[in-house]
Amino acid sequence: MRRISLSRFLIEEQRNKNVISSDLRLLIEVVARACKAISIAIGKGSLAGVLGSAGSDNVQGEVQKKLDVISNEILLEANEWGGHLAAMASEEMEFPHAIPNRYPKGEYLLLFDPLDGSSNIDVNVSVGTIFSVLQCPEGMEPDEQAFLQPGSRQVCAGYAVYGPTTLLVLTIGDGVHVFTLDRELGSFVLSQENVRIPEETREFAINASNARYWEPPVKRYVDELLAGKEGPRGEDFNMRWVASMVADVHRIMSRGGIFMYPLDSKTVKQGGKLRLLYEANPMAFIVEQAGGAATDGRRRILDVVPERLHQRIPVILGSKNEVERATAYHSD
Ligand code: AHM
Ligand code: MG
Repeated sequence: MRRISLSRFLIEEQRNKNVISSDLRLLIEVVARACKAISIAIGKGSLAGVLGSAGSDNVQGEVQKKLDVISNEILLEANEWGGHLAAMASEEMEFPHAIPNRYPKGEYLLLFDPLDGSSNIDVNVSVGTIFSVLQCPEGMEPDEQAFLQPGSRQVCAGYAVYGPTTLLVLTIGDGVHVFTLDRELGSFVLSQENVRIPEETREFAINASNARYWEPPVKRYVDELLAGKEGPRGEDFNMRWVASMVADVHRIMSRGGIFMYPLDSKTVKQGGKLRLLYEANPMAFIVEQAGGAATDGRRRILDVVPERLHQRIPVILGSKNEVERATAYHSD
């Protein structure tokens, strides 16, 4: 079998299609290396004393796990010195992280959720890393303002899933490609090119314990799914909820489905649960590149102009027909 490493894939994308710059190629390779390091730390678990709480809260007021902090550090350190970045922003840090003066600076902005689904770490369920890349607008300081660009301007997005295997799923605006970590060689190998999400699905993902807080359109949509064969949809639907967005989205990339973390009366004040810049935008970019759709119930996620770095947003994404139906119910 012909094995194509991530490095080779990126070099060929650069050479044949001219869709990435050398700096973007370096950036992706460095992020991939950081994901390998995170995967190793997670894999050691209690043997390395990395499980449990870090004893601190992040800017969102959430308790940080030790691995949240470790993963954030790994990504920061890996990306500081290469000269490809203007700045970084993370779900775990209040303000953007400037590149220290001792290093050269580049044109890209890197944003990440270093460890998504971290409530699952201590129970040994899949977690992941989500990242997004923007260009720093010309002549602009790489401060908070520079990051407030709609998701449609992303030049690259990806996620790693630390599950039974470690996967890296990537888009540079030219389809979505999956790489599997070969643990012996320590290299990511192309395992699926041009992933397509089936347009139709009979599987949905939502935290149903929030049902009593949902808005009427979401209640209607889910009630119809739950009614199954006897209901208006005339079909039975299956439900899954891992509570790690990376794992739920990856299932949808693999066999279709719809993922919803909608607006509800519990999170309405903060605008939703998931973060626009670190979670919704990169996932929306990936899902659209795979032929799916992503909205906040009212608008296409990638069109939303962010107002704040840590802004939250409702998320409905996955198989196109279902996302369109759930979104249409919001405007009825
Ligand atoms: P995190 O980035 O702090 O881990 O939070 C985001 C996670 C998502 O991965 C997941 O979809 C959601 O929170 C689960 O929320 P809930 O526990 O309310 O079901
Ligand atoms: Mg997250």
